[in-house]
Amino acid sequence: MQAHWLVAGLLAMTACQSGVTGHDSSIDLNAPSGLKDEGRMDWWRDARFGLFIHWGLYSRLEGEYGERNDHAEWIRTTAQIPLEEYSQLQAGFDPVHYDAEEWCRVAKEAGMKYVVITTKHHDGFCLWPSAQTDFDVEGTASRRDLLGELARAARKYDLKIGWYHSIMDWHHPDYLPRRGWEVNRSAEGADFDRYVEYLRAQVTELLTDYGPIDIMWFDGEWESTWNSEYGRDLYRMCRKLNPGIIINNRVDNGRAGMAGLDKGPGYVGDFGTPEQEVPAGGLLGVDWETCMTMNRYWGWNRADTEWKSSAQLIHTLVDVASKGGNFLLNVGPKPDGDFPEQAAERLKDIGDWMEVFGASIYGTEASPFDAAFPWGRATLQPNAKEGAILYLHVFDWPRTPQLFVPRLTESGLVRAELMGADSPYPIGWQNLEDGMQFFLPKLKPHPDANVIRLDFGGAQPILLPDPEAEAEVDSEEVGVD
Ligand code: FHN
Repeated sequence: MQAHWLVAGLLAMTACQSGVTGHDSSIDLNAPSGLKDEGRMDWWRDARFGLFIHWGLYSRLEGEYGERNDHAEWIRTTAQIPLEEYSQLQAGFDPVHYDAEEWCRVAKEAGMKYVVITTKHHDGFCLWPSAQTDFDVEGTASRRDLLGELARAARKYDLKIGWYHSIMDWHHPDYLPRRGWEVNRSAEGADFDRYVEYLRAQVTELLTDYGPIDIMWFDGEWESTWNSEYGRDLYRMCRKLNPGIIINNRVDNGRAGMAGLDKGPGYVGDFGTPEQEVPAGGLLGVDWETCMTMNRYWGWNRADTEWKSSAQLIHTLVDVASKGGNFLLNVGPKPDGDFPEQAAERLKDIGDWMEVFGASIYGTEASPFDAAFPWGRATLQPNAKEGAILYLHVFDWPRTPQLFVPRLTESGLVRAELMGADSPYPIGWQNLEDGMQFFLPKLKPHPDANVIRLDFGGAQPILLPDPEAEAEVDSEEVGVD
């Protein structure tokens, strides 16, 4: 347990030095406003929960090509579709059901505070009218500025707006490397620096033409042609264009794989990006966001039946918040612009839960306990107007009416209540030698996850020493002799 926190502490130190929180003093931002980070990340840290959207030409193929139906947003590569053939998808892209306000209403009612959409995925197709290329919405049946509609709708629903943008580009002639199977697509004359100028010109459009953008979510930074110098320059450019913007760590190439945090100091980016996974424990002083699909794929695949349950998604949201992170939950819309029914159902379920229990997620910090409980998690609101509030999230309702919380003491505790749709339900407690016991009703208010709200008045919760940590220290001391 202690070792786990030690690692987390080292990681956190690295991450802070590395600029994962964007504080790297070696970066001369010379942003016009001279804006430092104080306050820039506050809304994002409070938000905790956002919507990820993966949508583009690939959605038209619905995951199918030839005999296989296990493709998605990578289909141009996983099915080895020649560029000329893939580009034929552009003209027929006509999302007749696309309603950005409906998307934002659904996200808002799910309890989400921001939305991040793929402006350009690896296939290179642009969901906005770009002056830099013809491989954009201008060449589609509807010619709609899909991003412009979403930006307006997001602001109407008081959602922050983020642009996902892929550095890797399988369409642009100057992007290198080519895909290994593209043996007939010569790289002759390709100039990666010229591609970087194209990339910067498009990011400039995205940060200039749609009002203040809140997040840049870069991706596809892992190939050998992208380097930290490009990354730093791109970070600076985004901050100059939009001083308050928050930029993920995939702008640089410091990310340590799907674990998502920086592999060492000296990389830029304001938050780490674990993907399809949640860090083992809280990461002190590090801003991070787990991005995750509801099913198997990011982009729409009509054969994909591997949907996580609403309960699983609620538990993941709580787990992420209990470790001080944000949760970016993905929807892969259909080619006509409809959300998959299964996704809409889950967002509704999560929203119903957040309507009652959202205070235990928004604006909270990581659990003060070193690890998860067998029955659930905890989050802490240290600065509630009435003092510190500790939230206990109970996934597994106890068969007996007692719930044991190790190491917690009743010091400062003024009220304990079960959150619920009706008025809060006061509950009793007993202080024990090694923790506290709370007395719960037999019936649980919510089928998937319930929350005990502990009000510590003006105080912070006091925990007993961690016996496992003490045992480890003792054993190390014994080992020293
Ligand atoms: O290759 C992409 C993938 O298609 C998807 O966009 C995810 C979401 O973060 N990012 C990359 C894989 O790490």
